[in-house]
Amino acid sequence: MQYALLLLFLVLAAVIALVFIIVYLSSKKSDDELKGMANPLQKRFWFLLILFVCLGIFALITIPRSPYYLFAKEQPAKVVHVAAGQFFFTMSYKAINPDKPEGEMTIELPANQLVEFRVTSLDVNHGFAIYSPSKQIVAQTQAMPGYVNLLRWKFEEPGTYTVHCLEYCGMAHQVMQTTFTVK
Ligand SMILES: [Cu+2]
Repeated sequence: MQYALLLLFLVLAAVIALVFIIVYLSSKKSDDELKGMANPLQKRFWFLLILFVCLGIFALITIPRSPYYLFAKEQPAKVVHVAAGQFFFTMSYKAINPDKPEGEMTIELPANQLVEFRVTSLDVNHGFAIYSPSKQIVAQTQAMPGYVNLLRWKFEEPGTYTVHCLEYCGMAHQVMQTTFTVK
């Protein structure tokens, strides 16, 4: 499905590019008017053509590798529900009741196995960014009210991971954090 959408997008993009090229070519002035100007216009045409071809190749290579396709066909070993709010993260192995958000005191996840986070927000937009024990960001998604965003990841490094909010959400945004352990 995602590949079909990607293909559709690329075909539409190619059609639009083709229309632009046809309009550009058909709007060229006659040779008489172009005396002395032919060279710069031709240069511009080739510049744009090469630019579009390069951008097309770049999109073809990078879009299928975007993280949205990561582990799409695998079954997660562990599912963690996340409810973000001003200014806290609640994490649980079970579904979280939005009226009474209660989570686990500690979350432990297996290393090198697929983990799925189901992330939502109870009030405004938040970020859900996971930092490794060496303080490097490893994965992130948005926590949005009314939506559940799936984030799948395999943690290789054991240790304590920290979650920070990456979306400015109010006065105490910077203190919004939680942790979990990977063993
Ligand atoms: Cu925030």
